[in-house]
Amino acid sequence: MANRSFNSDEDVIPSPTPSPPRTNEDRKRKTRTVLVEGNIGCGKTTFLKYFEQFKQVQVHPEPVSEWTNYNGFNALDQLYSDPKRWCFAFEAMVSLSMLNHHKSGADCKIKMLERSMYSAKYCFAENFRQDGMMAGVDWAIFNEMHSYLESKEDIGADLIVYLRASPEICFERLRRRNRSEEAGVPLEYLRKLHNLHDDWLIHGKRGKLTTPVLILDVGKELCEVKQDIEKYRHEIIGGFD
Ligand code: TTP
Ligand code: MG
Repeated sequence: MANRSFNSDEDVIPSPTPSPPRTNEDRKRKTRTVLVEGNIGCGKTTFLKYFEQFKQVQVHPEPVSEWTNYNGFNALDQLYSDPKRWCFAFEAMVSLSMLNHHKSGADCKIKMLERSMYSAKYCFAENFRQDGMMAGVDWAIFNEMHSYLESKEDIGADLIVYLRASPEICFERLRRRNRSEEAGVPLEYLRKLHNLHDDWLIHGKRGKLTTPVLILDVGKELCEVKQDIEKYRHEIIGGFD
């Protein structure tokens, strides 16, 4: 265990540990792994749906329904009702379900995951840390658990597709889709998450990125977004179409 001491919730560690560089496991991986990232409501699930038509591609949408019914417990609802109480448990649960995603589908040519362990850590948990919701020993345990899993498991990827839209547009889409648990999510929360995605995937603030990142502007009209997806399809699935 790391040799740190914690006196109070104010005693926070400044930033998440960056992920280790690409390993031999990354180089040996036979399945092309694509991570689809972007703010809440930007359109990740819709993007994945488009790729379902290709039989070489196995898509893994995020299991939000498990988070809203974790053995009968609506963890997402609890998180939004009382983030300080629930963010540690929620982010631990998300990270474990992401780990399952990373490990599944080894028998296919391409697998595409909605989100990853990385965004749980670099965007959501980091935001809770910055807001003082996950502090002291909670943050340290979360960070240490992540670092341990990252070092033991092959969670690397060949490409990250960053679906980027303004927080205002994501907010509008969130309102329209009307997930009951998200009814009180303020625009400010999406602004913070937007900046954290940018920090990680554009500004390299979470360590040097060793996975290529394709940034798609998904703030446009749907038909234009579809055209862009068609345009980059070959690059995204690595010529397996
Ligand atoms: P997203 O992971 O952004 O998924 P989405 O389906 O809302 O996105 P899209 O419309 O682009 O398909 O968020 C799902 C919900 O879970 C959302 O309310 C935010 C929450 N969440 C966390 O609180 N912490 C996390 O680590 C993750 C991954 C999600
Ligand atoms: Mg989704």
